[in-house]
Amino acid sequence: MSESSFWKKIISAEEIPSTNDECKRLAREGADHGTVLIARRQSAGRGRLGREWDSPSGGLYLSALLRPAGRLAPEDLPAFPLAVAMAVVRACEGLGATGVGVKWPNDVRTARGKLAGVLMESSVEGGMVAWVVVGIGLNVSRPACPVSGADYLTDAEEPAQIEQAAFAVLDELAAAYDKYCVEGFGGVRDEYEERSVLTGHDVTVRDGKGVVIAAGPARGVDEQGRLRVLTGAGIESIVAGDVTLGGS
Ligand code: BT5
Repeated sequence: MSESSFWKKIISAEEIPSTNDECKRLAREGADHGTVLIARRQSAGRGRLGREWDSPSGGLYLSALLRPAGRLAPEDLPAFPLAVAMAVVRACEGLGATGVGVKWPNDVRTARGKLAGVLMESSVEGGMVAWVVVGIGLNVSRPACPVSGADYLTDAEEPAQIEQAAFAVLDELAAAYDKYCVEGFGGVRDEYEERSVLTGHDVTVRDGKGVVIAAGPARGVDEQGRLRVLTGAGIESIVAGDVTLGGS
């Protein structure tokens, strides 16, 4: 598959505050399915739960607009970012990276640190998914001042690498979306489990305020993409939270 058969319009800019915010604005104005925004830098890049995404030049900051038009129901949305994270893992491998895994829900990591993150935002109107904005931040070349806890695809700085990374990510994202629309999370679950850095480890899960909501051995993810943790009260299925390795 080529990204050009799926992605209808790719808009590139030097700097955008947040490609997700801009893509959501375009979505509300009626932009087409398959519209993509790419910035060389972001001045207000966002992570989940109001966190920041450091976005110096040398990284890929991309948001893609999808209009599922009945192919995805609202209940299909929570696990979709996990499938997107797997698509980013595959893209990184296609670019030569090794030892790339996923940390629930949607971090892409190596043993050295976090390579990429996914921020999905959506709008449900009249019980239907009107649009989905998939935001991906991928650390491509190591900047002079690396982000704490981050890893990078390469130490050398070559502008062509960002373009290659963008095409690799868009190809994998298009394939992952088409597959997800047909097979749901079940189609990617085994692969996700194989790549999960949590498998076989004790984990602590906290909510957005830092309160521990579950602790114990990770027991994989279920069909809805929820993290299963074996606690004293039995298996807890976690919908959202931040996970650290080790006990609380
Ligand atoms: C994410 O959030 O990992 C989702 C990041 C999505 C960023 C993309 S860039 C294009 C699009 N436009 C946007 O405005 N956003 C999306 P979360 O799981 O909440 O992780 C955020 C945490 O990752 C921060 O609190 C930092 O600890 C860490 N972090 C921030 N910048 C980083 C970077 N460049 N590399 C690695 N880790 C980073």
